[in-house]
Amino acid sequence: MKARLYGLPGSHPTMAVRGMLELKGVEFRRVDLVPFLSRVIVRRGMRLPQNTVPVLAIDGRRVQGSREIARELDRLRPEPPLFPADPERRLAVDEAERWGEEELQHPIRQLSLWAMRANRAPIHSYMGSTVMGVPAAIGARLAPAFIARGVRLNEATDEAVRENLAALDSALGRIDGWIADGVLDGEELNAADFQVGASVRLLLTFQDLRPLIEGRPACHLARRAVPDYRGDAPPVFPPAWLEPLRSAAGG
Ligand SMILES: N[C@@H](CCC(=O)N[C@@H](CS)C(=O)NCC(=O)O)C(=O)O
Repeated sequence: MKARLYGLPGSHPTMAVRGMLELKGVEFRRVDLVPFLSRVIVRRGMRLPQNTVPVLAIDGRRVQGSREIARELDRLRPEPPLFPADPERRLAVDEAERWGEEELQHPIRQLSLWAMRANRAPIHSYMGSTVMGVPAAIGARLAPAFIARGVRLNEATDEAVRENLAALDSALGRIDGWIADGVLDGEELNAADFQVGASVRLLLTFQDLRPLIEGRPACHLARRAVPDYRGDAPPVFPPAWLEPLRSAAGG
């Protein structure tokens, strides 16, 4: 079985799907689209209902959305499963996955878009060698215009980002709790591990967030679910915005 994974540079749900494909041992090729052009390609070119990635082309069809893809992968290749068979455990994994997609993913998207607009220097580190055939060096030069639009579309305002940073300790606490309860980071990785882990893994690419997350169970999960995540951003967030996370981390 061969697949093609359409994503965007730095996209955390794309990395979640990449982890699932690797777990399943499905051979795939990743294709990163150009931001915003991706909307037209996905919506008009591929005739999909949303304008977002990830999109997985597999078994003659295209599946859009990280949660839909997880279910389709389990259908096409049941072993190893991404969802537990036990109904109670399944409910818990479904809820952690839902929360990861609906509540965690977007604030982290806002943080990273805001950060890339504040300092464009690390943009190239989030890219592969090419983006839709365009060399990364050229892509990185064009990226700020796309990022500025992404900031607007995703409402990655100072206020939102400050609030997201203030809420981060509680979000990480929730993940740590699920890990303690055996819902996440168990013996076998599940769909929620990839969903949540990829978001935390993106946070770990930020030098000013990394030391405040390192050592937490959520950090262990992120590194396990997504061992390598392209990108490394120097400190960018105003220290006052990091204070809630810093004091929760005991520093
Ligand atoms: N929550 C959905 C959507 C993901 C999503 O919003 N993806 C972003 C990249 S991380 C995207 O495609 N953005 C393109 C755009 O808004 O133009 C999922 O998990 O599949």
